[in-house]
Amino acid sequence: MYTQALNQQDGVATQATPASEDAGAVARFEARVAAEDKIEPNDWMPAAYRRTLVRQISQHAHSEIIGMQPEGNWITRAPSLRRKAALLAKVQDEGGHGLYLYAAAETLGVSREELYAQLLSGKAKYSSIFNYPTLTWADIGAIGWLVDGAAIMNQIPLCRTSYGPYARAMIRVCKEESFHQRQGYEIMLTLSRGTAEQKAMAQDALDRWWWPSLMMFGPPDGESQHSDQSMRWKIKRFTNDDLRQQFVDATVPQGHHLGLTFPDPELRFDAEGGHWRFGAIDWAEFKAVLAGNGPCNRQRLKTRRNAHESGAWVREAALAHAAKRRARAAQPARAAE
Ligand code: FAQ
Repeated sequence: MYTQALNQQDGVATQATPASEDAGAVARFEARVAAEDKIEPNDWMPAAYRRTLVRQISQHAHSEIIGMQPEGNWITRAPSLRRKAALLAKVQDEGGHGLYLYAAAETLGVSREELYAQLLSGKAKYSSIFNYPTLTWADIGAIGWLVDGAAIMNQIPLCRTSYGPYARAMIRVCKEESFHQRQGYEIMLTLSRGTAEQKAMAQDALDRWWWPSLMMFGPPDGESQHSDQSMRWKIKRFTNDDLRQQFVDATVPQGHHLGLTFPDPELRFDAEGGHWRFGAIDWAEFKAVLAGNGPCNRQRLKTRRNAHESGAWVREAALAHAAKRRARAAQPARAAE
């Protein structure tokens, strides 16, 4: 039997004894993954598998939390009560997704405080897409349609990811993302069928969000550091480029139905291959955003830090309340002694 002892490395609990990585344990783990068994928190897993999951799940959680900002910015300016209620619910959902994901990451032996600290210090990544500004109401439509659309394309396969808690969290997340995508498309449809000015707003939003949405899927396969190993472990079920292509194939006809034009002169249907072929992505822009130099990186982190600081009293109150409840629950037992 392997030892359950954990040690702390970069804030991530890892199996401590070298013996735990013996060939037999690794082979048993790999056989379970190959057999589509779910790996559960108390199961033995290679330290690198655990680290990869903590990295991916926590970055995903951070993306959900930071992703509340561009849309939250429009709650007070939504054009009707119905739109406001839907947007409020959507932004709340994103917060909920963050919480499921932090909880899933915690099952791997890392604390939520550590993960927050990595986000707030700028050490941890979150999705590049949330470093772009929401300039008009049409951007809320474009985010729902394109950003949630891309998120679903990436996350449906994650419902079959090999780590049980992550896979289960994804099932509910995907159901909610599907509602988000539809509310975004409906905004785009309404604007596209509206006045010339409204249609121009929808077109402008598509022009600004199209390329960053394609970047959400990550670097091209040839440059993706983690894909090969993550595919072998069945953490990822498709490569970045495969998912990007699936997204383009699903989304281009939707854009045409809106009567909008994609900002890509090279976009064309390849009848033989059955795919929409698209032009070159500006990977220099992607790298600049990842390096902290996107249009809103600084603003997003500053807002998050302020929210964390001003929420300190809520965390303190919740802890005090929990301590009181624990003390109250312990009282009858003491009285009986
Ligand atoms: N942005 O080797 P790979 C949402 C990093 S949720 C920033 O290919 P991997 C919901 C990557 O981390 C959106 N960084 O990496 C919503 C790695 O850096 P590292 C988030 C990126 O992990 C909607 C390096 O580049 N979804 O939108 C990005 O195998 C509306 C090399 O890349 C998820 O997180 C990027 N776009 O594949 C919320 C899904 N792409 O860690 C509000 C789960 C890559 O070594 C409103 N995650 N990098 O320092 C995944 O599926 C994967 O992690 C990928 C990247 C596909 C994102």
